[in-house]
Amino acid sequence: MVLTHFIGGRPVAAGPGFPVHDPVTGLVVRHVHEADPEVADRAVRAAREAARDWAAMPVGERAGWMRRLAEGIEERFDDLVAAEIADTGNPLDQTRTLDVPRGIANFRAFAEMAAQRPEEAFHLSGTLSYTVRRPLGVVAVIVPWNLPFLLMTWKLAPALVCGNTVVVKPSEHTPGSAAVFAEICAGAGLPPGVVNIVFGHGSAGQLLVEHPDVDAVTFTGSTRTAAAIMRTAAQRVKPISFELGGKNAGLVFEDCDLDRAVEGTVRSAFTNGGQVCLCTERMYVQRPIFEEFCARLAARAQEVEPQPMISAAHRDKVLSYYALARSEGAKVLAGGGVPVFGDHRDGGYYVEPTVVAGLSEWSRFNREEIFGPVCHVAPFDSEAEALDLANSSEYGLAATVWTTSLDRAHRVAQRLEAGQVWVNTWDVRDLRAPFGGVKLSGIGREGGTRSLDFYSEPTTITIKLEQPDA
Ligand code: 6OD
Repeated sequence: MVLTHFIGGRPVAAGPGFPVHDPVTGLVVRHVHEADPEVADRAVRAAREAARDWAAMPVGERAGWMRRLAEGIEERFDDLVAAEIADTGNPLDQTRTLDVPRGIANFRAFAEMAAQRPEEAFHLSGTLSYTVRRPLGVVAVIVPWNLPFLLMTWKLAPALVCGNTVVVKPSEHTPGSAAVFAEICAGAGLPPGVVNIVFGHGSAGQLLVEHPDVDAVTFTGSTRTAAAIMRTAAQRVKPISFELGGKNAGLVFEDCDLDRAVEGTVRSAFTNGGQVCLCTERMYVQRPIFEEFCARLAARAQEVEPQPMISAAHRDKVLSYYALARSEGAKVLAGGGVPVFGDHRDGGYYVEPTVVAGLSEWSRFNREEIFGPVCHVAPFDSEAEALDLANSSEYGLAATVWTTSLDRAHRVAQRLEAGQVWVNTWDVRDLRAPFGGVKLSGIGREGGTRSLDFYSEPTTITIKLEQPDA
């Protein structure tokens, strides 16, 4: 079977097919149609045709549609989990407890937030100004492969509830859960054209970005792709929202609870094979506990179940960084190779969870995002030095701090150059909070009212009030 695009409420089989591989085995799991210019244009036109009625619908009604989609996801929960796992090779438990439930939460949370959002009003010298918010129009939603359903719905839900229609382009590696979602939209009777999904590689995303009838672009992925999107979007001054790469730092102070710091770092470095933009790739540990932290982290890394990388190319990229670490003079404390299972997984795209030490801040290994299950560990002596090291990166998405001092927690967190700082925890997400990165890690914030701000624009209306007789 070849997965079809979803345009104007119907499946559309057009464009050449391409294979999708199971990262666990390397075998082909499905074929998918690749969007060509005609398909992209058809999808954008369908979105445009649906835009007026969808935008005119009262927000409370659109919120009702979001709740129905959430119910649809609940009904197709097992199918979504299966599709997500087939494409990503992500662990079953993680997919059941994180990726798919977050899809439900995204639709419910943004339905509530949008429906309850107040407008603004201002009085000035006998005038009343108030705002009405309007959708942007047709939004291109370009989604990465690491947590495909979570990240697609994180952008779709606020875009839709604000009154936009969308064309979604999932990653070429992970079309499956989006295809199930298309069936959910059709089954729920969502007005045709409100959600359109086209499949394909980066070139398909590019077709959407450059389409004159796409009004805004939201993207999660690499900084390099974002720069290309930005150049194209600039031609028509399209609004963009980008959540990009990271080279996230973790700071472990000697006053920390070491058990929690080690276990927290195991999660923050190795979850999903390190293929989460929030994962930690640089750990800085205060010198008195450095040796013990390294020994314990290295021991735990060897117990972590390896996860597959998304593709052979990505596995090779991660392995090239393992080789780079050695050539730059690193000491490998754990991992550094390819696991051998002696079963079907030996055809898959696995690398070992890896811990290295001994490299300078200026090594390529410590500057470039790897996006694999690997972290470098280095010692520091003072809080000021720890902050300098953490902030030396060109990226600034997330950071972690491990300390039992409340004063230090606030002081350090406020000085870290990152969009999100976690203290004594990692990847706890409150959907109402602003989320995004500084420096090369992104532009703009989504989450809570920040999402509603991005996916709609205020018009200010100012009325001269009648002055009472003097
Ligand atoms: O949790 C989220 O909402 C989010 N946007 C996570 C991003 C992960 C990137 O790989």
